[in-house]
Amino acid sequence: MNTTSIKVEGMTCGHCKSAVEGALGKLSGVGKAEVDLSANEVSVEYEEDKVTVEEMNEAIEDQGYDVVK
Ligand SMILES: [Cu+2]
Repeated sequence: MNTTSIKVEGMTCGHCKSAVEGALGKLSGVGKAEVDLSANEVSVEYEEDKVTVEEMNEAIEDQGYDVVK
């Protein structure tokens, strides 16, 4: 299991938090996703042979948030 932190702009409330966590959680290979609203960041545990950071970024952007790259 790998861990990474993804910087995300536009998350403001509990709805945003659950939208991002939910979208990541649907990807196979993602173990745990946790948004820190005050840090504008989501920390993710994932298996790198099953899912890429790029796929996780796309899942976040599909929810309408901007990933800071
Ligand atoms: Cu919100």
